Amino acid sequence: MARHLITSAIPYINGIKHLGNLVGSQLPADLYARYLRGRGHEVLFLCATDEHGTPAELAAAKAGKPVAEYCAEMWQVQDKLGQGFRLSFDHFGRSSSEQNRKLTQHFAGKLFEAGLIEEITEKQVYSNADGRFLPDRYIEGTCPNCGYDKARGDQCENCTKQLDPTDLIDPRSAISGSTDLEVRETKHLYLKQSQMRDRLNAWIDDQKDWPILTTSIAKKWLNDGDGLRDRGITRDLDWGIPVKRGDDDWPGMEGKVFYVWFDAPIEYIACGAEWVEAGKGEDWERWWRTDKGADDVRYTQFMGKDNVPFHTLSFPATILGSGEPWKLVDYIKSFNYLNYDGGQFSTSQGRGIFMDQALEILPADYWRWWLLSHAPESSDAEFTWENFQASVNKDLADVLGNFVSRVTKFCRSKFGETVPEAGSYGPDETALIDTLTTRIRAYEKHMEAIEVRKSATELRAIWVAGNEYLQTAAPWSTFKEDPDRAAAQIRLALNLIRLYAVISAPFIPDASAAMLQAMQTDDCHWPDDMAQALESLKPGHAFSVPEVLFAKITDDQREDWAARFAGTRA
Ligand code: B3M
Ligand code: ZN
Repeated sequence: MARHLITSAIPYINGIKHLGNLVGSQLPADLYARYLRGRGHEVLFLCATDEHGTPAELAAAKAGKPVAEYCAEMWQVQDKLGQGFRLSFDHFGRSSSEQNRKLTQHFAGKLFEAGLIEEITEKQVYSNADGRFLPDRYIEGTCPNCGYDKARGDQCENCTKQLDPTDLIDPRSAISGSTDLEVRETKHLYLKQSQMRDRLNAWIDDQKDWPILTTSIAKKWLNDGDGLRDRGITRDLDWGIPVKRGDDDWPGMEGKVFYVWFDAPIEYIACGAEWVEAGKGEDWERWWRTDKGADDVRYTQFMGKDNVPFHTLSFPATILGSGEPWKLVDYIKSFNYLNYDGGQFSTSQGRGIFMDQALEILPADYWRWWLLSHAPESSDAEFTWENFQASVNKDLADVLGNFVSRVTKFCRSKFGETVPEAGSYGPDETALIDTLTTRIRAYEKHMEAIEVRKSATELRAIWVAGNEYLQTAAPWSTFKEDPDRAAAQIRLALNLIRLYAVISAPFIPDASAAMLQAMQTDDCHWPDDMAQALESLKPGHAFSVPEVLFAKITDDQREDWAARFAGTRA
């Protein structure tokens, strides 16, 4: 059995994520992690919050809280929501951790020793009243283009023109409002990515099996974009990882921190160390260092398409440039965007459905199923309430839920709450076993290739096959002439419920657990051999009729929710 390291892009700390964020990284990563665990592989699945940078500082200021306090609280919120959606991280870390501070400073030191970091003197706006340099977006003033008086130093929100802070008329500090600003010289560190072009090119060329979405973005930035421009990796912020090289101070870098995109991917590694620190694991280096056993690890990353350049160029540049044997990613699964009802999900505008709101109206499995079965893989996808209602009612309630309920209730009324003993399987059952075998092998293939939608389609087809069998076998009629035959049919159908629980768990873990509980079994063996799998529950084995697995969404509910989520979030 192989060992699988899985990471999801780490969500920004500055607020609750919407369903578009969820389906773009954490949720498919969880699907894959659950599937691999189900197949008996050893898995380490890591995620964290991305806590540095201006978005965190600004969000904290808006909430009127010190940044550290704001981040600690928001981490709790995101952690709880992750659990609510049943995201099965082995650890949910924080990029502001001590482990990440050490490791980020370590990488900077190694890159410096390798001659890959350059110190560049720049002119930057300094606020005397605030006693600090101001990042571009911390300077406000009047837009020279449209006259809007709250334009930011990087861009005017009103007319969208990209700006330089020096373009602004009557510039002032966004922190204190002070106009006592001056331009001063200051040093920043640049990572010489341009020197790594050949190594990165060769590495990306080696990745023959990556999805087109990933390689096309990587190639675009590598070849005709300016993606490999040397990048500034330091910022003038209070909140962040202090600039040091290893344990040593960096002359001229006092008061500066690393740029958030420099330390965020390093948190993938640091999160392993946090996992050990939390007492959940023994040895993180065996997952992350090829000189300590990580050679046989397969590392898969999940992310939205906008994050691809950072994972195919910048982060590999950090890893390769360090000259140390860190594990590089083997496969990058990236996603397009999910849109919301004719527009975009938007965090800044509060448009769409956010993770907390989703769980307030329906359990996680409903969302998981819809989101994964409509994952924006080959193109952008769109959430509409009609489509959501139709999928839930058809796939989950009519097909799967109804099967479970009919089979268990019929058995209880005719044979009692134990698996019936009489009768034996015949040609119809053999035919079903053949169909299921073919389909489950296809399901495995799609899951292994992380083809999320295709996997969902195949899983649904497996549920449908059981329904069709039940419809044709019609044990409720058979029972009248040949009760033994009906007993065999129902024995098979009860076994199918267990099988469905096992193979559906990556998509709908709660319903799967409820099905296993109703079948009173903890046999979670993957059906490598279908005939054998359908004999797991032996004659005489007790079961119970579960509560309704999935309630249908009514038209009233749908209209209600559509109206409630039409505007922007308060
Ligand atoms: N926090 C952006 C995002 O959530 C960023 C990802 C970092 S991955 C190292 O989309
Ligand atoms: Zn403007």
